[in-house]
Amino acid sequence: MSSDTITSITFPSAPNPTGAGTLDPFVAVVTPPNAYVLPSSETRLRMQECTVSPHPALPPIPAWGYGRSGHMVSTPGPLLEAQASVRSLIRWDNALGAKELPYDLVVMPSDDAADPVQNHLGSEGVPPTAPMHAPIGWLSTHLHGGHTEPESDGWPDHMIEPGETQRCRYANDDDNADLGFGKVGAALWYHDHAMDATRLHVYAGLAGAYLVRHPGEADLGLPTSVEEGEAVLIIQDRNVDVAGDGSVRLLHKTTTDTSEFFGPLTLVNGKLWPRMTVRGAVARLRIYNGSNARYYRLHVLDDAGAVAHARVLVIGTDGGLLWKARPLAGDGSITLAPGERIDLLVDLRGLAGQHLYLVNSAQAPFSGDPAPADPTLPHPDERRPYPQVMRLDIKARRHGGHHHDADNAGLASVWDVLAGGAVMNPAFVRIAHSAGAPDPAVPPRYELPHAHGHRLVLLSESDPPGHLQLSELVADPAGSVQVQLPTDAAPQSYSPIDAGFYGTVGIMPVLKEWEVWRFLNTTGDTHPMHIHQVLFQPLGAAGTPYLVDGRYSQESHSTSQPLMPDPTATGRVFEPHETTGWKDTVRIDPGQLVTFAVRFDRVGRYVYHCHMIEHEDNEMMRPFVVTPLASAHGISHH
Ligand SMILES: [Cu+2]
Repeated sequence: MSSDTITSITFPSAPNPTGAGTLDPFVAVVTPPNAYVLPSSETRLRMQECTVSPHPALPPIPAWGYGRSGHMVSTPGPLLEAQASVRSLIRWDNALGAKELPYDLVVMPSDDAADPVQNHLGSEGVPPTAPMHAPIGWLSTHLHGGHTEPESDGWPDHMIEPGETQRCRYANDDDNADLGFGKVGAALWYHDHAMDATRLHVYAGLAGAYLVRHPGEADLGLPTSVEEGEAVLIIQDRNVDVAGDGSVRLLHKTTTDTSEFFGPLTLVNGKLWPRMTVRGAVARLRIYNGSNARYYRLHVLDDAGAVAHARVLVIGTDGGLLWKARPLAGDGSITLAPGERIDLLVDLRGLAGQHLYLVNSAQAPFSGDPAPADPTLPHPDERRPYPQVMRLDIKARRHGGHHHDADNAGLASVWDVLAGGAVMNPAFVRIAHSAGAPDPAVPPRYELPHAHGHRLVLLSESDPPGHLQLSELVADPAGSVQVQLPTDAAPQSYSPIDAGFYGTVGIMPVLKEWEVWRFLNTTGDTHPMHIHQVLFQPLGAAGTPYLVDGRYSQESHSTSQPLMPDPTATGRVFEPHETTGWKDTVRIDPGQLVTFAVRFDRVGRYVYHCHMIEHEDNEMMRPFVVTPLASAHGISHH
């Protein structure tokens, strides 16, 4: 019935490493995972060896995944659905057969700026490297974005080996509910968080989506099931290697000067550059960046190659629905750092027989540079040899349709209602230093109480680059680090706390007291900072640009000149979903100071870290301890 239209947009194929033809885009078919609604009784999930089949032209590839009792093990794991404020109990069984990765690692000795070796499939004859200091097969599962008690949060050191079990209770409730901060339909995900091995275990496949369902979603008329047109899509980049017998394995390929993994192949729910059939009036795309280190700056294009953003509404992010839907107007693409989630509503009306394409224009490594003029062109120099992510095949409504095909003509009005400015999360408040005058164009503001603690954390890199660090700074007149905060008239002196994951605990927030955390990035890359336990917001409209180049030495923990605001540069303006929604991961661009308002309402030991997982495994992770009373060992409040 639906003959494909002639398309003027084309995307490159990859060579098939098995030698049999090419890996063509939009051949593999992706289906969104069907939900498993968590019961009140304990759910048992085993973590085990499995295979993934990214493309019909490739044999099955060994991986690690999750399986419920009596069900297949898959990667990504099953979509778990919890009801808002109903506790769920999960028993994570480490059922691995061996403490052995299902793939090899290679560290390539050289690179080429025009076509970096990470663009190429395979190990290119370089022998594998043993993973250093990584407890392979020792697992600790974390529910990312969860308002979780500390004993269930997946502390990196609390690892279990094959045959052992980690029992977790997940509250599925709202953090800071005593202040009335409600969330509607949070998009969480579960993944391994083992100390020093997270990058390797997540890369093996240990990740899956977890939605907290709130009745407010269905009340708005939003799709809340596969049948209604909701699709959970986890984007991950991968490389593969082929053995002499034709078998194909994943490959974690880095270089001596780029420790982050950037793979040339983009998988969505384990399928390479897939296509997905959508029907009806709208599609709800709940997109996860599940990659180790790659950012995605997503554009939606039509068959003519033109941006189709007038058809896209941004409706949610990490912590669920935004205050109101926002258009993805003009060339306004949307950027997802590793760990971040976005919820898009796409208007499909009148598109039967046509396609929409998701395309990635983000440079790797990412440092906040703008999109290229044509996002469909490959950019090998930016480690983006294949810009395509996936294709939506829009089909006419079909009566008595297959259960995988959404048929939601009954939801035809939801896009118009939300585009018209309906409030999606009436409990949303914008945290601000001052309440300001009421303004119907912006969410109600919550005035940050005057008494709040301050933290200042430097993101730094050694010279030559390689060792990354979070350095918590404390005011010290004799300190070696000079920083002028935007609110200060002159530079102040600070000393860094004994850093590293096992150094002195430097951040001890008091239960239910507000804190302002400032992250100052002295490195050349963007880092997505993730804080466990609660959701938060960046303060203000933008980051503050700083003079940092050559001024800070990680080796001597000192500044040669003060780190101070740069009056000639501009700060990264936060995207609407970052200021009208709840976040658990926010990216800090190079040379930017970004301020978060956070308030912890559970006592105990947690972590905060960069969510580029190679960085998290390389000291960009620190503990913090929430205490019932101000501790004598903590850093003083001021
Ligand atoms: Cu980082």
